[in-house]
Amino acid sequence: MEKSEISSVKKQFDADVKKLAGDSLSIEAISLLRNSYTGKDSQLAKLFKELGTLDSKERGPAGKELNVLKQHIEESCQLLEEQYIQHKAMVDDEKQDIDLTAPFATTKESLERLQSQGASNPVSEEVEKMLSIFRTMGFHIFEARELDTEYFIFDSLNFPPNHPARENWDAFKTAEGLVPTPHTSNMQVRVMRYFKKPPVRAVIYGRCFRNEAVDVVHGHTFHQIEGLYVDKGVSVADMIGTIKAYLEAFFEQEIVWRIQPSFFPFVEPGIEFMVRCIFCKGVGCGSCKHSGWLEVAGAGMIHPNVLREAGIDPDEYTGFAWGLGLDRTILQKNGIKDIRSLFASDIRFLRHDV
Ligand code: FA5
Repeated sequence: MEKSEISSVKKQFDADVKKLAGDSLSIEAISLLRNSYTGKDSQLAKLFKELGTLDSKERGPAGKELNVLKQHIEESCQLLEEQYIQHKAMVDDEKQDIDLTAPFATTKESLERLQSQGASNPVSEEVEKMLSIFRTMGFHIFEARELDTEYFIFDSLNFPPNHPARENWDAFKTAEGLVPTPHTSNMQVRVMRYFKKPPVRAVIYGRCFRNEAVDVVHGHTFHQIEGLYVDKGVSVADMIGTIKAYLEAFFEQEIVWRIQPSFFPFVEPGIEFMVRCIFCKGVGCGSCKHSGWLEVAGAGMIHPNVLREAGIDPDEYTGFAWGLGLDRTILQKNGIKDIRSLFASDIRFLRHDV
């Protein structure tokens, strides 16, 4: 493999990126570009295959260069996506003819209406407490991105293209091909890359959206707290201990919890944390859909492919991740029986009248 072959792929890629900038930029075009440079039939894939035919002296440096090029392509595509989203938001703002600088009405009626607003939503009240528990454990806090690309939501998390597991997330899609994120795991690879190298201790809070059959414990919009801990020698025991310590601190009372095996493509092994329903104490009632238990978090040891995608060597480091459903734990802690009350905008609920 000639060095010039690698630099000519880079040159061609950079030229294609330049061509895309401006009006021809779209999510589909970026996705096509990414596929044509990193997909199975790409020149890059061919060069990676050729690595095996090189002698051992040449293989190391050539492999390094190819990885640098792969990262360059990935980062440039990500940057293009961010540019596109910003550009689109600006254009949409310009199209609106609402005067955002208009002053508040100050009539007597409007002031009365303002004063009669309710209390803050339990989610806003509890989120601060939740984040501060993780802060005292030494985690850095980040906010999740709500509208994202399939790459961060699925591909970067070890979901093969068109794999049926994607359907478990019931994701929506916008006309531009973006996805209102169905889980905060879309931040995993991004945040690990942000730290550059372990230790990574991060907690990410955000809203999630799913095309869900809504019921007492399922909202179409809900919140998750994602957690990541990567370092040398991190174990399953660390994972269980951390989540258990959090749940005990959050509930401020003894809770009965259990774990059971589960499958998520981005962890191995995967588990689910269940909390015994505080309303029926495990007997079964309407609030726990008669199972006696509520699933409050998915978790597991981060899959080596995900660590690799984030530029972390899985032979050197291990880590765990979790995705905790905030709303369900808030229901249980505050004795609220139906998740829909959190988002119904019923002023009587916010005033604690119902
Ligand atoms: C996930 O979303 C994974 N991303 C979690 C994860 C992260 C696993 C990191 C491993 C490592 P799941 O779909 O089970 O998994 O959702 C996680 C939690 O979010 C659930 O336990 C539940 O508490 C909450 N949740 C899921 N769907 C809803 C919904 N429609 N309404 C309210 N809460 C929900």
